[in-house]
Amino acid sequence: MNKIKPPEFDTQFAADIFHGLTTYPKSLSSKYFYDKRGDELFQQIMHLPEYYLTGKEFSILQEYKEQIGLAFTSDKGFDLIELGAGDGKKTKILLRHFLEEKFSFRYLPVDISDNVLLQLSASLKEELPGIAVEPQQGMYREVLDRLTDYKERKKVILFLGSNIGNLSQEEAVSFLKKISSSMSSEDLFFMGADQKKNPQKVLDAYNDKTGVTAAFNKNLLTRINRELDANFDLDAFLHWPVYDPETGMAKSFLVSKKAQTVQINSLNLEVEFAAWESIHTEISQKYDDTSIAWLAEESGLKMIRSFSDSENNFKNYIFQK
Ligand code: AVJ
Repeated sequence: MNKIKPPEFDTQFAADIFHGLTTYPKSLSSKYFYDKRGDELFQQIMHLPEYYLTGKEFSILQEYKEQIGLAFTSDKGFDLIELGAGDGKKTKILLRHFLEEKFSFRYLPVDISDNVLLQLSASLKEELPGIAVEPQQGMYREVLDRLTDYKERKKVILFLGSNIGNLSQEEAVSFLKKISSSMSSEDLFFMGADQKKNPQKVLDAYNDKTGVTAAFNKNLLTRINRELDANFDLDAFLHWPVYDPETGMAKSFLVSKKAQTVQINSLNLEVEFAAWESIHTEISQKYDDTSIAWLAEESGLKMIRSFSDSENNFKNYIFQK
């Protein structure tokens, strides 16, 4: 019998890229979009006219900040824990309002990147001095574990931007179960979710005219070229988003325009592509009240309120345990 020693990898990134490109159909995880260049491109995406999500959520927070504040605040004060804080542009609407209302609260932004947390803390110190900021570096799950035993004050967990959309149904349930298990009965979970809508509008959001989203998708190949010494030719791949109005699933692919072989030297790997073979790179799930209710049910959460923009393009939900 010939046993092949399974390859060993230096990093999770290397292992995931290897597995994603040696299985059929090929896939890569969207969590690897966000290197330095990827962060910049996503910032640009949030300003694109086609990418309605950011503006819609911004307008919901702006319009309903009073009601949101009344739901969040409590006699003993509260801790606002934000998963994936980013530049905090949307959160600052709430923070500014809470400060003006003289609510007693602390802000605990959670991010994997120390750099993001440093920048956010610095900008808050300048724009909203007086807010108690306690950055938490780490993976969501680790930080949630760390905060579970903390029961002195009400916890409000924020998860904005429809980041839930990047998870498969199964992953979303497991993630929400984790959130639920870290909550006590008075705690709240506040989540943004992009909604089902005219399919053309969804498709346009992931296929902007200026090609920023295409560059964002292809940046994953640039990252593999740089970090794993590979030779992907970006022009030999098409950015291809699709949207299924029944499941609400938007998916993005990179499609090989021709038969080609790509060398990934650090992985000791040659990847063969047939002409028009795809790499699945992202899910951006769109929800509606029915699918949100199902998700809540599966994960042991109750949806107690929702806020939406005038066209129901985006919704923010409040859940309790
Ligand atoms: C950051 C996950 C909300 O799926 O809409 C934007 C990322 N991908 N354009 C999304 C993204 C392509 C975005 N999320």
